[in-house]
Amino acid sequence: MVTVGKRSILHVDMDAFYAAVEERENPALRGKPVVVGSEPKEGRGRGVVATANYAARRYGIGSAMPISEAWRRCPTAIYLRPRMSLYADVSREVRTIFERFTDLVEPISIDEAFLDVTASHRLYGDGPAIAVLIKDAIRGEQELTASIGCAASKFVAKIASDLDKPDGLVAVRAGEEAEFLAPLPIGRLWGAGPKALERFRRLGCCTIGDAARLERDVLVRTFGESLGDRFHRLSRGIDDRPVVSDHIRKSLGKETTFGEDVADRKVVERTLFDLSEQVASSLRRKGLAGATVTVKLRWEGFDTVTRRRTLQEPVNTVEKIWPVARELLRTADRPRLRVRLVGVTVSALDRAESGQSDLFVPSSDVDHRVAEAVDALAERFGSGTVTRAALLDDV
Ligand code: TTP
Ligand code: CA
Repeated sequence: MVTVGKRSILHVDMDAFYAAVEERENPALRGKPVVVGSEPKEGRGRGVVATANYAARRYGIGSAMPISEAWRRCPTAIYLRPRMSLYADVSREVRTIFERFTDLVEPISIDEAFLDVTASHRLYGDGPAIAVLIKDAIRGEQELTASIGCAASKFVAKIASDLDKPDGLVAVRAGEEAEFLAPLPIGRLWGAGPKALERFRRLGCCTIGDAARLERDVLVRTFGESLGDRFHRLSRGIDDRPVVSDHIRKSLGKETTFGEDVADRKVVERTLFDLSEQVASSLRRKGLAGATVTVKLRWEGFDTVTRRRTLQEPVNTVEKIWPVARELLRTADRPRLRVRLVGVTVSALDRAESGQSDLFVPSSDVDHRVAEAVDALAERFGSGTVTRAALLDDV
């Protein structure tokens, strides 16, 4: 018999990551406001801030702010261009620290990862004790600080890591999740975008606790089965998702269920394009690529079909995924029926480049540098800004 015990999950998030690495590299920067991003050109620069250290944040400077605005707020700050390969190296080093404590490491960006340390308790102590050891190792070996959330689920651990930044450690005991989440703003629920927030507002919900008090039925009626159920569970601190190390991750996909069934194939194709782009970007963030592309299509009445094709080479760019996805969609489609759901998955995953020990940092070749720039723009303007025009011309 398998006994399912409480899991012990850490979410580790490096503090002011790019800026902190720059401060470490040049101690003369310590204590001064540091902004990493594009060139400010005396306030006429057109790019954005990647990140700011905590001294610069006191001037209200933060990620994704136009660099000209940052300059206006603090012209005396030190402005630096990002050095991605340096941050990628540090990211790899930090990851090796995680791997001393568990095999179950799921990186979610260059400076964040989930760790399942349930099986490590006998060797190293409980979750908070392991969190202290990890923080000490990061400080001692990398001269950097991390904030760690510790809980029985990913969702609660992720929220906890953010509550006492920088250099924080927040542990939430099993059974106390709902109480911990209750006072937090509803916007912290995963999946609550602007539209959902407006609906929550109309339901009279400002905090996660307000949502937790609603009947599941009310949430499902308001948000649909899948999102309503998710909000119901998350608001009570219920989140069973496993920590998936990319050593065993087999596929990565995204799908969309339309609010109303859609007859217009242009809309379906544009949605599939957006999903392809999200999958591509997510694969790149994890340093992964896959050779099999699968499209899933559900029509009115719930008839569902999947079509897949395996390519010669693993792919992780929208330029490569989208044409295959579109062709699979067109061959699978029954044009007289309206479409309820469309999705795309890339599987048969492997590291994006052989010999690359890091799994989540885009490599430095030109294609990937372009992809990285696209990712940065997508972060600011929404996905699709750059490639849409070139790839969607016939849709
Ligand atoms: P974050 O973890 O969001 O931010 P941070 O580490 O700088 O600060 P915090 O202490 O609040 O966690 O992002 C990690 C790195 O990713 C960040 O150092 C720079 C980069 N980044 C961008 O380039 N653009 C962005 O819009 C964001 C949010 C981050
Ligand atoms: Ca961070």
